[in-house]
This record gives sequence, structure tokens and C-alpha cells, in this order.
Amino acid sequence: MDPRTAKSTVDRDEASVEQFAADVRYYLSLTPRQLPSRYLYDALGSALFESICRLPWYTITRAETRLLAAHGEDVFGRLQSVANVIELGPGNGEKLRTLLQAASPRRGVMDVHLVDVSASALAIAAQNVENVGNLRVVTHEATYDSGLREAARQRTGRTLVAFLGSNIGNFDPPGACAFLQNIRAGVQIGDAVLLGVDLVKPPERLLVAYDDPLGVTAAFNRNLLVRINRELGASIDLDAFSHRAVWNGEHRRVEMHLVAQSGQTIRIPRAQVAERLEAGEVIWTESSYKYLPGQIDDLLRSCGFSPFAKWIDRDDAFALTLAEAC
Ligand code: AVI
Repeated sequence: MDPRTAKSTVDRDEASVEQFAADVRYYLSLTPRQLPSRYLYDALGSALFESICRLPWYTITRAETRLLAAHGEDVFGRLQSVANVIELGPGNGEKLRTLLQAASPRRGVMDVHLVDVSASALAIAAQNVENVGNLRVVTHEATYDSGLREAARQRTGRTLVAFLGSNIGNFDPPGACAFLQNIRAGVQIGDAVLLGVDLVKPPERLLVAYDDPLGVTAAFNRNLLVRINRELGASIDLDAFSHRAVWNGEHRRVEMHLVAQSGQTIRIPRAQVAERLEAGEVIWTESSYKYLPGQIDDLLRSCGFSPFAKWIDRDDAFALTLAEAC
């Protein structure tokens, strides 16, 4: 390895551990106590999330894949002459592959830009998408913001930005709007966004999706404590915390919590944290907002997009919405 690359990787890792420590210190001091959901995705957390997507109770991935396969051709038929597709957070690339395969009769040669902070995730996604053929795949190891801008600078014509998997649901409403406004600022009038969003469904279906009988989601949630122990020098007792999923009907979101099973003081040396938690006290680790179809359109309109097509999977209550930048 080029020693300059090695050094900058070490510096970047140091900086990200410092940021992690600062965030842990700040968010654990809030009421209610919190930890940001982006930290769920270390290597093990990402692998656990991939497993969640295969669980029979977690329907988002399968519902979205069905819609992409059934309507991918229509997406490109309605847009005409798309020259670039940018996917923010492509995961393993399988959903984009499904879309591009389904669209084959309607599309010409295209540039596909994949944006993610994880180099290993990008490598897997690129391999999956490259197999489709008739594409030039460019990867951007970057945050969504800077990756989008980098990709937009290389645009060769009309651009479609895909944000799939109901990732928008992990933002609170102001955060979702700010995120979409950023996308809008990075594209041009006539470009488009394809948004995959999980819809409101009966609470019992949502709760089993986020607290599955195999305990995979519980492991995904509690792995955040494993990460804090490893990266921040703590020794939090994992058995002292249980996973809980709660449907918050007022805000239409599923919340993931870690619940202290007994009174205890958690010490996290590298974050300079020593916090006393009482039995039953909660650390809130994630929100997954669920939408009504009309709310998705309102959100897009308020962020500079005009929605013009929507496909809904009725079995699993999931929506794909296509909207044009205006
Ligand atoms: C990535 N994101 C859309 C998932 C969700 O459904 O909110 C993360 C997840 N959390 C628990 N299960 C899956």
C-alpha cells in the first residue's frame, strides 16, 4: 500500500473515532438518552442489516425489489433520455441492478454513480451493477453530499438520483426535507429523484419487523454497545441491555430502544462518559418514520420536486415515487 494512503486512512480513522466519541458523549447526555443510528453500521452491523433484509418479517427490501422489477421499464419510459443514474447508499447494489435490468429495453448506455462512505460496500455494489452491461460504473467513496456533487460535476445529460430502501425514513421530518433539498441543490431542472418509502401499516406488522423472533434486529441494535466497547474502550455489560421496538403513533415512527435491565453506571473512557442509568431507562437508537402516500408527495413538493408517478406494493405497503426537479 502507498504509505501516503495508509497514513491518510489512519488519520481519517482517528478523526472518525473522535467524532464517534464526541457524539456518544453528547447524545447520551440528552433526555431521553440517544445514540445516532448512523453508528449502527460498522462491518458487523452492516452484515446484520443485510440479514435483516432477508427476514420474512422485514418486508421493505422484497417489496421494493418487486416494484423495481415490475416498473423499472416504466420509470425510464416516463423520464426519457436519462444519461446518468446516481444512487446514494447502494448497499450491495442488488436493487439498482434490478432497476437497470428491468429498464434495459428503454435505456441506452448510461453512467452509473454509486455513492457511499464505505469502500468495501462500494466494491460489492459496483460488481453487482457492472454485470448488467451497457453501463459505465463510477464509485464515489464519500458522504452523500460531497459524492452527489462530485457525480453531478461529471454529468453527461439528464440525471436520475435514486434513494431507496426507505432510508429517508431514518431522518426526522426536518432532516428528510433538508436531505431532499440538498439533492435538489445538486441537480438541474428536469432531473429526477426516485424515492423508495415504507408506508404506515398495522402496528403489529411493524413491531415484528423491528423485533423479529430470531433476534437479528436485537443483535443489530445491541451491536452498537459492542462497537462502543471496542472503539471507545468501554466494558458495558451487554446482558444489562435489552432491545425494544415501539410504535409511536403520534409521530408515525418505529423507535428502537436499548433498555437498561438494572441500575448501573456506564463508563466510556475514550468519550469521558460516566452516566448513571436507572433500571428501565432507555437509550433511543433509531427512528424509522412510516409515511402515507400523500405525505411523500407533500414532502417532495416542499423540497423543490414535482412528483409525477407512484407505484405502490399493496401487500407490503411500500411506495416508489418518481419526482422531477422543478
Ligand atoms: C436502513 N433503514 C431503512 C432500516 C429501517 O428499516 O429503518 C434500518 C433498520 N433498523 C432496524 N431494522 C432495519
